[in-house]
Amino acid sequence: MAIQTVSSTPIPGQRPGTSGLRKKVSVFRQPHYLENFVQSLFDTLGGLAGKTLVLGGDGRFHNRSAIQTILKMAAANGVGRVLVGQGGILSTPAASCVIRKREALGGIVLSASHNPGGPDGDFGIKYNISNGGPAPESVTEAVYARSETINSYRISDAPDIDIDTVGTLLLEQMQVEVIDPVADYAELMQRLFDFDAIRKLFAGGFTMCFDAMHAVSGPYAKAIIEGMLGAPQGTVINAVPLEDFGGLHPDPNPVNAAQLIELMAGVDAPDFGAASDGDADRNMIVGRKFDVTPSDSLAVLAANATVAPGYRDGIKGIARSMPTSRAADRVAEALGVPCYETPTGWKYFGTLLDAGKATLCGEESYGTGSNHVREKDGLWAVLFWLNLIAVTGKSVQQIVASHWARFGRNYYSRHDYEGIDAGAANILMDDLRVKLANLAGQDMNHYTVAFADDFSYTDPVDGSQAHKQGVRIVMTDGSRIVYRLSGTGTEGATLRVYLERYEADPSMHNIPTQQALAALIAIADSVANIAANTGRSNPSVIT
Ligand code: VG1
Ligand code: CO
Repeated sequence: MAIQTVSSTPIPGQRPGTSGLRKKVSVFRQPHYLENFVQSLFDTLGGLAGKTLVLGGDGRFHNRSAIQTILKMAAANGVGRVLVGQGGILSTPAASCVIRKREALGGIVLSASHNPGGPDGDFGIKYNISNGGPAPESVTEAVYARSETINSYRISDAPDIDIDTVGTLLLEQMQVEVIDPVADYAELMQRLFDFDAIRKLFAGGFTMCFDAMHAVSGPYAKAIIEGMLGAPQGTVINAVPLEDFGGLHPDPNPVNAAQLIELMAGVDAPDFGAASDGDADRNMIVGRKFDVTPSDSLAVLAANATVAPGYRDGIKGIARSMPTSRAADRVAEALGVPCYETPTGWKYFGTLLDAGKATLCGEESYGTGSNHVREKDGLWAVLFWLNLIAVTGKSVQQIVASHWARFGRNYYSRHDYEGIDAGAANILMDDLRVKLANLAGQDMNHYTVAFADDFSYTDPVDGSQAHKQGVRIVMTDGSRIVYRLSGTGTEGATLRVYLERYEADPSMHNIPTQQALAALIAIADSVANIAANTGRSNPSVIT
């Protein structure tokens, strides 16, 4: 066994997006592609001797081979120890949990999250820092800069090692500890939630369906929901992680999790439904014939946080991404705690969580989490809901309806125009930015624009700044339209249009969402000339 130095040349385009570097599998399989990025990361981190890294992924196609490559590179770069999930498996929240618990320097998570997998699908890599959270932009930009000048990488020529048996091995001088991917995470969940109350709920005949979408939440949900909480076998469906997610799109929204939505709308629907995405950090909560919007879910959990033992002392603050609805702001106000508004992407919550300014965080994109780790956490949200249902004895719909009755309802929807021409998408955004200055005061379709801007953020903890984080048009009654381009896609561009309107009157809380937002939808289309600019008269996905 020897350490090789392999010459290489920079490969353009290795700049991480909203959550890591995501590209087609075919791109990642190009010679030197993964190696260049990993060496750029190691060069940026420096001082790896004696340090521990965590490594795992969502089990998608190319996961196992990428893990072997990264292990051999870590050994060649002098890393002291790598904790790798058995079979190469670690969900994003579990990786965050392990980094924190084992006090690692950081971790490498292989996932393209909610993007499709398989040989023709997507692959991704992200680095998490020692707090367990996604690397901030200062780190990812440094890695990107390094990738533009790299001329060689270091790798051991050792044969592949066994990552399927729990135990410790040596690779060159480096220890490889293959760990149970579920154990540390399950132990943490048990401390946060009232497992006895949830066990009683299931013992009393409460029924549930958890759709793991053939992605990485399967083993976690099986172990915790069926194993520790006693739900019947079969409660978790599509529980075996598959390299291509069974050909499905592991994005838990009502469009992609159609099997679950159909079940929850049927006559024999279980009491509670939930789904999670490729890397298990997203969650969708569904009641009988009733979907909970992620923004409402955050607000409901915040309003009821003290039902869970881990949050019994109350929450210090809430943080939400800018496009996420303001339902959580109303809860924060009622609780007398601050609500922070950050750019899209979990990396912006890390400093607030570390500083103890926020306890719960959420994004409209089916992401909710807390200070228990530094990533959003799908199963955590599901367990929180189970805890809430167990304590209140109410159905999902009753819980949400009483929340609206108390706080009012923030009607909310996101319209995605996927796979549009990237040039056209940039023109649309540039045109919008030009228009911003003249929008304030204009009357549109019964609304008056209060202000319009391109969202900029200054982190209240470390002062770092982020610009161009979404164009927003805010009406005098607080209704909003937000436009931004996705930073996770791998084909063309995706335009996201976020729409929100507040309704205080309880007699108006049961209007179909798209109808309630119809006037704003029309304004959104005409201000940005969406149809003309994108050639699409309708969004491809509405959530
Ligand atoms: C999307 C979501 C964002 C989320 C990100 C990563 O980003 O909108 O809220 O944090 O995905 O989630 P974008 O740039 O495509 O809008 V995951 O579960 O894909 O890591
Ligand atoms: Co995800």
